[in-house]
Amino acid sequence: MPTQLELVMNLMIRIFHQYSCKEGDRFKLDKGELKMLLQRELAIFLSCAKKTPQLVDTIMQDLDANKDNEVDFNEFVVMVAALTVAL
Ligand SMILES: [Ca+2]
Ligand SMILES: [Ca+2]
Repeated sequence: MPTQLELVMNLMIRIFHQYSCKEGDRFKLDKGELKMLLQRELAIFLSCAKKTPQLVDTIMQDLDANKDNEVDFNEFVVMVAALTVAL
């Protein structure tokens, strides 16, 4: 039996791949994929994006630590951890 934390980690990987496999590199989110993930999985993003139309670009730049214009799973996890601490 997996623990609850293991289930959550598994789920995070699955959600990431659900979006990252749509276009281009299957293991990375490009800007379109990132935007879709934020819109569908993070309700708070939508209300913030109404006030700040460039929000996706800002988030992309913040997350893209290695500057390849894509968000890989490592970079995604940093965002989820930061949001979790902020809740
Ligand atoms: Ca992709
Ligand atoms: Ca990157």
